[in-house]
Amino acid sequence: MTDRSRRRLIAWMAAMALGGTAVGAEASTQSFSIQIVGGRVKGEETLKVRKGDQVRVSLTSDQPMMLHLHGYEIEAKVEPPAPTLLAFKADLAGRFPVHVHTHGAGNHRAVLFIEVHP
Ligand SMILES: [Cu+2]
Repeated sequence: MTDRSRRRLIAWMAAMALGGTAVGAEASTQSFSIQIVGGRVKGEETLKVRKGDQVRVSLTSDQPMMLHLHGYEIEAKVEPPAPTLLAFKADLAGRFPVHVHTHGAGNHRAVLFIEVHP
């Protein structure tokens, strides 16, 4: 094998390895820890994940509340001081609000958004 063809072979193998990595980029688990104080999320209000990811959102609140992840239609009851785990597979792409559902009409407010990127 000449030096030139060896270099070509190495370049080809490197390209294959990179391509293989991209194709094989399997979904990963994305974990978040969210603190709600006075009905509002402290810090970043938008969580970004990739489609196919396993999403685990640990939520704590200083007030009891019912959370509702739209689109995925998941409800999670938060009872302080214990954290509540919102876990799901991000198989729908889009931007989904997490609402607080509390007693009484009109109390249907987004506190958090989950963006699932394709
Ligand atoms: Cu809702």
